[in-house]
Amino acid sequence: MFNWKRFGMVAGLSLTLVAAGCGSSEDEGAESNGDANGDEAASEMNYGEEMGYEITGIEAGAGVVSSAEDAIEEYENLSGWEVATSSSGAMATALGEAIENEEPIVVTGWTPHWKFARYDLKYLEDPKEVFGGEEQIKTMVRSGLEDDKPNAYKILDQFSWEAADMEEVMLEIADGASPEEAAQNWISNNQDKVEAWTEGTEEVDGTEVELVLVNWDSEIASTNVVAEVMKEQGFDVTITPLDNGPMWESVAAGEADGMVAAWLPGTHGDQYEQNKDNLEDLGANLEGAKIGLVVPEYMDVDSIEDLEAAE
Ligand code: PBE
Repeated sequence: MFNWKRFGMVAGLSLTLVAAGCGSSEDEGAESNGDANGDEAASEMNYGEEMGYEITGIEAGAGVVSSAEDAIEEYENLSGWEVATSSSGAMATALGEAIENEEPIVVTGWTPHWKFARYDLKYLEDPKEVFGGEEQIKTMVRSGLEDDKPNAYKILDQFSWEAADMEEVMLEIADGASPEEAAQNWISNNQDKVEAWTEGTEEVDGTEVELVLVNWDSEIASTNVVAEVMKEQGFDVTITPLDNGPMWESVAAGEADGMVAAWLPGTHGDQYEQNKDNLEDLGANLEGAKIGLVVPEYMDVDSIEDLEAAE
């Protein structure tokens, strides 16, 4: 099995060595902790302590949570830190409250996500590349779906959109719309895209389709849009929320028809390796996704390496 994380680590390490060879030690000192910046350096020192050396995570099974746990292993300056797991909703609430009070917070973040439209945020640089690079979001269906439900298969196969589309739906949901409502609004404003997804398919009369997802904001948006499009074509669509591992396993076991929530090659690399022989990969439905550690702009840190180890 190809280990993407290890690959990222090695690539990251060689980059670090190259970078280290470029500047004299005097230059580095001037860049990171200039004497004129004494106060800022002091406030950096306190961030970890103020946050209880805790990264605010999301669901325990999420790829970004395991990457954050890997980061704690890989970065010496994160020794003594922990990832607090909860849910995507709880993370968003904690982020909003920290920003309200201008307090430091580090969250497990991802793009596309409405939080970047709502708040001034930045990804922390990840010189060891623990969080990987650009990702695709892919569609996976169960074996046999093409024969059993060819029209459903074809819509899932043709579904693809852009980060800006997904963000529009996510933002409307974050502003209080129900996922169905936000999906329907997007659909009525984007008939050209929807027509391309349903092109060459026939309407059906109540054929049941079961889609699975994890309740991540991005996947709530995409899955509901696909579900509403299928409903308009006559399908009886059920959306079942699961944890990440079970989401993959349910499609591989043929219990669910499909999902549009596969983040690859890195975030769900392990789940893909474990299940790929038993499911059908229908390719990317979105390009340019990303995961990492995210902080408010007002925090005086730019890199994971700027955080301080616990005593
Ligand atoms: N996410 C959103 C997921 C994939 C989609 C980045 C939170 C994860 O980390 O597994």
